[in-house]
Amino acid sequence: MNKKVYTLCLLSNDTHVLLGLKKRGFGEGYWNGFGGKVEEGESIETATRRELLEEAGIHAARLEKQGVNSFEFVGDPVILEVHIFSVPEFSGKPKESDEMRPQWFKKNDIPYHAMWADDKFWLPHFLAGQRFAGVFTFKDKKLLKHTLNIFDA
Ligand code: 8OG
Repeated sequence: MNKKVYTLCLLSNDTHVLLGLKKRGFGEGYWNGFGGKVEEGESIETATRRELLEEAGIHAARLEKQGVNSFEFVGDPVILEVHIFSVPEFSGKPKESDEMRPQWFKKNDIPYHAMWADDKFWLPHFLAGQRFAGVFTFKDKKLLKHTLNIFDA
């Protein structure tokens, strides 16, 4: 089994969540949090900060780990393991990059129709401050099955 480790982080306040429209590459055209592949020799937290700065111009002062999702794609032996963080303290204003166009969305108006199909299962728990671990099986962009465990504080 071959595994690739990714980061994903989302900024939110009482009413809104910051998403970015992916302008190119994997997940192009979807709204998502900010993140990417952990490079060799890099810690997961360092990669999370680096990607947030590169993609949205935001410095994370503090990260909080909230979940891990694993993704398998039918016919592909590679598992994607995505480590998901909230960013309770940050500085900087969201800025468009080559990869992402950031925009604040109301928490009750999240564009799930234009997001990865798994997000509607775990993002509400993320926004409620819960911890979680999911396993999602896709065939291309279609979600075939999933399990999601929520760990209440
Ligand atoms: O480096 P690149 O932009 O290709 O990294 C992919 C990003 O997308 C990374 O932050 C992890 C994230 N990601 C997946 N799959 C899914 C998914 O199903 N839902 C969400 N919300 N993010 C995902 O790789």
